[in-house]
Formats: sequence, C-alpha cells, structure tokens
Amino acid sequence: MKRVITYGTFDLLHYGHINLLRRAKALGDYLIVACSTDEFNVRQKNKKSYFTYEQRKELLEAVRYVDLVIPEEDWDQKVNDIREYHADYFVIGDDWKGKFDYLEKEGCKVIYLPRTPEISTSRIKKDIQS
Ligand code: C2G
Repeated sequence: MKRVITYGTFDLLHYGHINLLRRAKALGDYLIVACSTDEFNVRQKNKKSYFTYEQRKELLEAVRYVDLVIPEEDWDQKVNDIREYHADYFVIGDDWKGKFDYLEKEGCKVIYLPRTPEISTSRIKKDIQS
C-alpha cells in the first residue's frame, strides 16, 4: 500500500484544492491530509481561516480522495508524521517548490504539483467583497 501525505489550511475548499487532492491520491492508495489548526494558522501562518479546523476537517473528510485528516500544529511535525504514517510520498503545490526537499532523507519521495491557476482562498474572499 502506497501512502501519500499532504499539508494545508484548505479554507473555503475549492477546485484548486480538489485538483491537488485528486492528483495526490492518484500517486498511491491512501491519502493523509494534515490540516492546519486554527492556532497554527494564526500563530505560525499569520492567516485566519473563515472555517474552523473542525469545519475544514469535516469538509476534507467528505472528499472522495481523502482517507484520513490529522491536525497540522507545527511546521516541524512533518518528519514525525512521515515516520508515524509510513508515508511514501509527500505532496504539495509547487508554490512550495524546494522547501521540503529535506524530507527525502526520510525515504519519502517529495513531489511538488503545479498549482491550479486563477483560484485561491484569498481571491474568493476578495471577489466576494467587491
Ligand atoms: N493549491 C493548489 N492550487 C491552488 C490553491 C492551492 O494546488 N489554486 C494547493 C496548495 O499548493 C497546497 C494545497 O492546495 O498544496 C492547500 O493550499 P493552502 O490551504 O493554501 O495550503 P498552504 O497555506 O500553502 O499550507 O506545511 C505546509 C502548509 O500547511 C501548506
């Protein structure tokens, strides 16, 4: 069984997120999503999500490609997560290209997938306000 792990806030879940999750799942058999907690978002990512962690977790669990949702509480938990969940692939959008290459040392293949153009949570918020 090939296991894939990915990380993100996934606020206002949109087709860019779904495109990422679909391609991540296609790399293996089991997809773990580490969803940023509200505290991690505010304290470490300097962004406040519209939906709470519990709401974002529920939405992600409803996505057919997602097998397990865990909390992302710290930038540095990835190595432990890869060990604990025996992840064969770490997948994230190419806006992070190069940032997580160190995870290859854990025997986990790091894959940066092209982002879906034209869509982002911040753009949705801006468009709704205008
Ligand atoms: N994404 C994408 N295309 C978009 C928007 C997002 O492929 N148009 C991808 C991002 O590259 C990321 C995932 O969807 O892989 C989740 O996006 P965010 O919630 O914005 O995640 P981010 O804030 O980048 O958090 O430790 C890593 C961080 O938690 C990543």
